[in-house]
Amino acid sequence: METRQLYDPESSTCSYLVWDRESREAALIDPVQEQLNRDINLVRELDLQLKYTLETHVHADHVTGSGVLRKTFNSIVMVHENSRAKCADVQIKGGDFIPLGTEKIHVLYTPGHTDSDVSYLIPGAVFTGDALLIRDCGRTDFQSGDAGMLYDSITQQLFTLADDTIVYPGHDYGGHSFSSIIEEKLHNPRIGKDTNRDDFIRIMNNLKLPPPQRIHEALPSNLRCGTQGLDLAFSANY
Ligand SMILES: N[C@@H](CCC(=O)N[C@@H](CS)C(=O)NCC(=O)O)C(=O)O
Ligand SMILES: [Fe+2]
Repeated sequence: METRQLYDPESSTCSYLVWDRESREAALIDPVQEQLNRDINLVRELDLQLKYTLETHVHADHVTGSGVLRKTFNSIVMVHENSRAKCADVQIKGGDFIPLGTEKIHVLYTPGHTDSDVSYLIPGAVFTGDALLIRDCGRTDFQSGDAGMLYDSITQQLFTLADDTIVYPGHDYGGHSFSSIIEEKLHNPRIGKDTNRDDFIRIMNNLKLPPPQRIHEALPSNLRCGTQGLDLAFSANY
C-alpha cells in the first residue's frame, strides 16, 4: 500500500492518503477542511478513486473535510460508533477491517484521548490519530478522555505491534513527521520505558493545557461531517 503524509500548519494536523497501487482505491485519514483544494487535486492528479474518509476521532481543534469530499467523490465517511456522528455512513469499531483493493485496513480501538479514538493498521504502519504522537500523546481532559485508558490503549495495543511498525501521528507539534513503535517505546517521555501507569496518569492530569481555540466550532461541526454552516454549493467549486 502507498502512503502520503499531508500537513495542515494551522492546526498541526497530519492527514494521510493511503491507496492500493493496482486498483487505485484510496482512503483519506483525517482530512482538514482548509486543505480540501490540496487534497481533491492530489486525488485527481494521482488518478485515485477516493473510496473512504476515515476519522481517527471526533476532532476538537479543526473541522473535517469529510462531508465535502463525500459530495465530491461519493466517498464513504467512517467514524467510531461512540462518536454518535449521525452524518457518518459507517460507524466502525475495533476489530473491523476496511477493504482497499486487495488489501485491508484494520481498525484498532485505542480510546483515552477521547472515547471515539481508533488507530488504523496497514502492513508495516499504523495511523495512531491522537492516541500516540511522536515523543508525545493526545491530551485526556475532555470528550470523555481518560489517562488510564490511554495508557492501556498504547501499551496493550500499539506497543504490542512489531517494533519496526511505522507510527504516523494525527498531529505533530514538535517538527517530527513519523517514527516507529520501538522509537516511541524507548524515547517517548510520557509513556516510554521510564514511566509506569501511575506516572503517566499523574503527568496527563497535570498538563493544564488551555482548551483548543476552535473547540466550540469544531465539535458540533464534526458531528455533521464538517458541513454545519457550509453552503453546500461550496462543494460545487471543486
Ligand atoms: N493550541 C492548539 C492545541 C490543540 C490541542 O489541544 N490538541 C490536542 C489534540 S486534539 C492535544 O492532545 N494536544 C497535545 C498537546 O498539546 O500536548 C489549539 O488551540 O488548537
Ligand atoms: Fe484530537
